[in-house]
Amino acid sequence: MKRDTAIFDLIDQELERQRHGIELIASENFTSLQVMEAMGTSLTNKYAEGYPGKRYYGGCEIVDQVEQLAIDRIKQVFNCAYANVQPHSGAQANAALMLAVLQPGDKILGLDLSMGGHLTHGSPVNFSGKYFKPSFYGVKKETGLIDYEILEEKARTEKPQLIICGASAYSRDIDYARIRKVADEVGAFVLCDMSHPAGLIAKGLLSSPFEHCHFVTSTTHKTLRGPRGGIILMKNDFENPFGLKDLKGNIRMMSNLLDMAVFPGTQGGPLEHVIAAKAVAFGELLSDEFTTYITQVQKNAQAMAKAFVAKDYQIISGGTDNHLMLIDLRNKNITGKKAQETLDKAHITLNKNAVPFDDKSPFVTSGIRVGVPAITTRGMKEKDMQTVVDFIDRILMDIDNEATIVTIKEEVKKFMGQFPLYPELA
Ligand code: DSN
Repeated sequence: MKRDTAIFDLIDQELERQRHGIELIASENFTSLQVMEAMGTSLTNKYAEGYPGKRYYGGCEIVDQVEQLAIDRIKQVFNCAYANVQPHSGAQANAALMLAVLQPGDKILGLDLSMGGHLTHGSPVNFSGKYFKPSFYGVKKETGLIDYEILEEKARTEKPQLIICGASAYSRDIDYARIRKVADEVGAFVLCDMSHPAGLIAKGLLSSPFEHCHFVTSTTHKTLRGPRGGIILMKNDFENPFGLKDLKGNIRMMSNLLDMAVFPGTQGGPLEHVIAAKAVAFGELLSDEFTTYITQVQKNAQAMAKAFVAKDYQIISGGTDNHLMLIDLRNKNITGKKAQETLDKAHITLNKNAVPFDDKSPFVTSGIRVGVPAITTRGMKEKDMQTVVDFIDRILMDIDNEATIVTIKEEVKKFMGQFPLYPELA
């Protein structure tokens, strides 16, 4: 068959785009070459509905070992008893979790999307807000920190079946013990969606949700630096409280309900080529090299926040504990949309983001979210954060000057030449 040059030319162009740009999207990263290699393999050809040792198809003896390795490695990373590595994404992981523990119409309590939460934590445009009754907590206006008093008040008045913590635009650690306390009081389960800070949690740089949350979900492609995908984890398995029994009349364990909620509940055949790449990434997570990397992520984020503050940028909560920061641009008279679009022209990529109590629409926003996992993978250190902030500030302070943008675009390209990406690829 003729090589599909249309597609492969575009793939080459995307690699060049990634090489030249400063990638500040907080949810993106660059996998190792072997993680990418594992994805482009014959494993994509295999159907394997079911789980290792219990499949609906023949010929699964190899993929069984692949999937079991992924399970064993991620259990070791987080020292937990249960892992399901089949969710195709973080959204799929959350959908399966909710299918396992909720009935349609049950109540959930999550962090408001406009305050840093996530679509799958109860947004009305998402399944989580359509099939369940959501209520929300937020952050305090004065501090930008989670308003635990409101969370407790909502938990007591709404009596949700599930309280969700975790965020996509929140730069501080989370008090899981406090959330679990009120959950126990009202009889709710607690889910932590640790998709964003998972890599920092893996190495003990942030509080662990595992001691306090019944369930933990994550994507695998953000700070965990694996392929696109999701996982569901539990520190300890336990008997399901709904009285559901297996064919022999034994009470089913929660792990069993979660497995059934992934397949056949919400997904069909697992993506074994992606699960192989997850296994490779989980192996990397266990290495000292990853510890060095993720420690540098936290140092870089703090150095970057300091550099922004020195130039009078307003960081929500005043700084960061993790890999990202949320910047309110209202004192600079710039919208998030304009900032994103202008920086993009100079190959500096980030996303516009609503800030707490934003007066602008989600399509415009007053802020930007900035993350350092990808540039840290490129090899940047604290001193480079100042350079990146200088580029951003020069553009934003002269936002309608096309000549400045063209000059900085060239400077960015030259700067990124110091941080090679996939040099093994032509
Ligand atoms: N899209 C992800 C992020 O950017 O945080 C969340 O799903």
